[in-house]
Amino acid sequence: MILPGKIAVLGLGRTGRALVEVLAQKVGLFLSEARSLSPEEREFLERHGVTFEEGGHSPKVLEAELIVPSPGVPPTVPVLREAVRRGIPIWSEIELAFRLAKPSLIFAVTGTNGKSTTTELIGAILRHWELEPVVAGNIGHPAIETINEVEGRPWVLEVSSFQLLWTHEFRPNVAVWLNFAPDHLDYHRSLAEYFAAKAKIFRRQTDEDLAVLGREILGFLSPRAKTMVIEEVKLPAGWEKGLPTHLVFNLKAAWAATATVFPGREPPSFESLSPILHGPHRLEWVGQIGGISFVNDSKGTNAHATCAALRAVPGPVVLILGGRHKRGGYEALEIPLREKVRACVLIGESQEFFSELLRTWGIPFQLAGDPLDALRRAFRLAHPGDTVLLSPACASFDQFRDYAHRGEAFKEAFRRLQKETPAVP
Ligand code: UMA
Repeated sequence: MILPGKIAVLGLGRTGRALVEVLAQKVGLFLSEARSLSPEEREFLERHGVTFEEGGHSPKVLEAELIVPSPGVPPTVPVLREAVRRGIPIWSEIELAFRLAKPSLIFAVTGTNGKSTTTELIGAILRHWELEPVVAGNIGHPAIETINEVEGRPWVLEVSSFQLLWTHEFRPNVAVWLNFAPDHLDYHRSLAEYFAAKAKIFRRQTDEDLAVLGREILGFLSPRAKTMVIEEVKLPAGWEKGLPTHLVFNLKAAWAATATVFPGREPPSFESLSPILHGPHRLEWVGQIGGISFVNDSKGTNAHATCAALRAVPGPVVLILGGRHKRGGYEALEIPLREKVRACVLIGESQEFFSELLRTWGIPFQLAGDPLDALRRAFRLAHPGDTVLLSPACASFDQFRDYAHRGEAFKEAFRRLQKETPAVP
């Protein structure tokens, strides 16, 4: 593929940095960042010969022949609206990576919840078959970083709605869409826009490809590709092992995606997949103090995920909730909260938002500052036998770098709480 001579990249996070590394030698690159840059970031850009601006996206961006926004840049920023109006092409980093790479096969996984687990499972199954997959994407490893190493190998990509929104030709051989629930309404202008962005995962597929989807998605669209409904998949013997339903669902999706393309192969043992199902920050058991269990579900960044976490842990629960909220979908929490939650501890910038909701629903709550303060309050509110659950139903970016940073901060606070709490004889 011949790259345009002038490309503008918006945002210098993980995606922006990876784009600079790949593109700087090949094209005239302009980087535009909304915040101020650190001395290290300026030095990085200068070293790569990239011209840049900071503190906002100016019309200079519109001088490019192609704009590549980082996933976190919403489509509503004025410079992107103007680019659309002028017909300047806008591609996500996934679209660009797709056009540059030559993998043997592409697996793409999207959904509101369970994307990372399913992506990892697909990777693990293909690895077991010695197919040497490369796993990348929203999982934390930009796809563009892997375009060289993936040549001739299967590419397993976790793709978010932010990344799918600006795709055009992107065509995975196997597309998995797990589930759909309101999320990211702070970014997408409506639920319909969020749905339409995700639906792009199937748009370029033909009847030579495979679409694996949850039954609820099938109610809304019918892909051109061969279709498999996740709920109908039969798992290899020994794989269910009393797992909660959402993990069985992820296993089914991963098995459908892989075993259909490579039929007749021996499945890996359940034990070899189990560490993925019990990975950090997703219903991770942290420990016990005074008969109270502490569970870290920092990966629960929307109401749907928090509902699943509440179903999975034993009650009563003291729930640590809040962060940067998504403006929608929270009505789904009302019944699980009323049924299982003794009290909530509210963290982050959404305290006022959740205070109002919880008052309406009659659920007691307290406001907390840092993670240790939140855990101390939760501990005092809980009774022996209860579970203190961090499943915030919100993004972490108001207080933390990402959900993993939030989860680690809470685990560190747990260790401090453990030290300061006298052992019960
Ligand atoms: N920025 C701008 N202008 C804006 C908004 C942001 O310049 O209008 C700048 C920020 O100041 C920052 C940079 O853009 O410097 C951040 O870009 P980004 O938010 O796209 O973050 P990256 O570090 O590039 O990480 C992104 C994904 N982030 C988001 O989608 C918000 C990561 O997913 C992904 O792992 C990574 O690319 C590699 O593909 C994270 C995520 O939370 C884990 N994803 C959401 C989710 O899973 O629910 C979708």
